[in-house]
Amino acid sequence: MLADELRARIVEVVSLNGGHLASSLGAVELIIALHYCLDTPRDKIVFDVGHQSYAHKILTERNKDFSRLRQYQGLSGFPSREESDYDIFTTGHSSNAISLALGLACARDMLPESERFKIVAVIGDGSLSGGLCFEGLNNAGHLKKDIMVVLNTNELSISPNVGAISTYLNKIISLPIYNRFKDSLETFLKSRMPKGGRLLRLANKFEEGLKGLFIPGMLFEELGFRYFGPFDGHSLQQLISAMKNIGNIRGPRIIHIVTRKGKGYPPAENDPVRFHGTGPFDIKTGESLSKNCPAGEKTYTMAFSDKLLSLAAADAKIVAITAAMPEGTGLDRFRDTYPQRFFDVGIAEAHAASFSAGLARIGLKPVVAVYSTFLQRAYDQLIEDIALQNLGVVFAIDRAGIVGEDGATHQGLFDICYLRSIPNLVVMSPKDTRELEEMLEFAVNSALPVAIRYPKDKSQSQATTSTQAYKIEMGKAEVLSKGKDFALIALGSMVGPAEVAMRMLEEERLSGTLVNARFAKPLDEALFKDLSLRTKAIFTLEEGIVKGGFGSAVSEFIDKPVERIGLPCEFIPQGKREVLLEKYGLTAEAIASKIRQKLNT
Ligand SMILES: Cc1ncc(C[n+]2csc(CCOP(=O)(O)OP(=O)(O)O)c2C)c(N)n1
Repeated sequence: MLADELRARIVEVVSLNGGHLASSLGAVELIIALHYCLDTPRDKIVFDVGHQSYAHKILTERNKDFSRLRQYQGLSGFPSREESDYDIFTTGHSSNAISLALGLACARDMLPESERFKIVAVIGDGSLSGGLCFEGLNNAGHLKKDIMVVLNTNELSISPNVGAISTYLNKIISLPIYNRFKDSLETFLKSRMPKGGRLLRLANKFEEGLKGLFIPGMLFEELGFRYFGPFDGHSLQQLISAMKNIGNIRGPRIIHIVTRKGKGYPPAENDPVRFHGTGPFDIKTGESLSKNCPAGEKTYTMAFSDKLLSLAAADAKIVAITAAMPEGTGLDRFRDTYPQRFFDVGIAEAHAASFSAGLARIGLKPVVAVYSTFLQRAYDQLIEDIALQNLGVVFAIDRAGIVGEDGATHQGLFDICYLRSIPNLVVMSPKDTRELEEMLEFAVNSALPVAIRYPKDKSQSQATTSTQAYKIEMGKAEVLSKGKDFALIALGSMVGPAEVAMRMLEEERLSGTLVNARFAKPLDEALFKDLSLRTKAIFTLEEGIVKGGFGSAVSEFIDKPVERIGLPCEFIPQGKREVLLEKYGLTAEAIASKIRQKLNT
């Protein structure tokens, strides 16, 4: 009954607010069993990613607020320390739960016996494709600390899980015959064989041989974990008895459970990929209620997806790489059209970068499509394996800027700062979808490491740039209008609001030059220097953290003070993109008002 109630509540709220439905429905019994067997918040549950934790939220004093899930100032869609003592960490990026849990365990074991607690890490089979998991497993198996890892397998990451580990887990699940065979062999050996006999020794050897081949979880056993499972993750009885029994054993343990994504809500069971992360939908039919792009308009993701396909049709060297996000990045169509030239590497951004370096080194043109927030995982590989070797890998950085309801863990606000200091790397940002297409073409043909950042949005710019003017030249900005009082240099997504702000100011007889920067690196230094000599004030505008960002780059070579407009160096909370842009002063009105104020002082 409780599971049914939880599911109904989750479906009701997610149908209105959107959210991670399929994963959360799949984890309902698991979460009930965990709370039944543990004494939280004294005992700790570390959810990997945390997108599956809705039932945990409802059961831990947050049912009342659950209707404000993912809304501005409402409950987070992920575990959040600010929100509750039951959430030991704020999470959102995958594959770190075992490391976090092991750190907790080492610290706990330094406490007096009476203060010690249990620690459970909950991780999905998708997240297990991330290398960080194996760093955690490696260290945990060595330290032999008391932690329990619940491995929740459902054969899906966001889309079908890929990779050798995934195949291995599927093999475990699909081997009931071998499991039964092994069990009967054991019973037979124990009951029938005379103790100490030659035959028994032989039979034991035979079983050892069998183990290497068939015993489920051998990989984990060899890494120093005790492995238990697979269990039916929707049977409370199985889960509770397993957790109780295994909970009393010491050392690192893995409980392997099998669940169904979307369990209990047929539309999500039937289409778990769409319901992994969904917008609002009609509960009865499951049909999406999100407004699609108006006819004739495209999101940046759609424009990227289309253009890459057309470039790939003409150039067989173009290959595409995703770290488990084919749908989100728009690479799903490339996957379906060119399966041999498409690589889903699992939730493994660091590997995706190094892997692409290998592809580029032998002359291919890899395009890595990745969300800004997840590219953070690949920073070292981007520097060492790509930029240092000056290899032609293109990073199509989607969700750059404010992403909205996923909140602080997912905002794409740091990429300008962390990319602009990397030698050899070119960093661009288009003012509209057409410009994204031009930039992508420029990038794949440049043989240089290039990053192109674009937002979760459709084009806002209305500038009527001629076909000729769309032509991208290395390090060259585009002047959109000319005036004498001030210059506003806007990057990418901010060109649209900048245009509107300029029109407002023009009506007040403040005339300025508007520049579409196009490049955050290299900058159009000659143009910007000239503007600084010819105008009274220079403003920069970017959808990113202003400290160390695009405006900072401009200010580094201009003698005048540069008024930098962008986001403060804070973790930006969840909320609709429009709401947050307004809150942080990145609307046309707010931009105009900042410029007006400055010019009037
Ligand atoms: C570093 C990182 N890359 C990508 C993502 C996006 N992401 C969120 S959940 C998810 C799939 C997780 O699959 P799994 O762990 O199997 O959980 P399930 O949803 O299947 O229960 C992905 C790729 C992320 N959260 N973190």
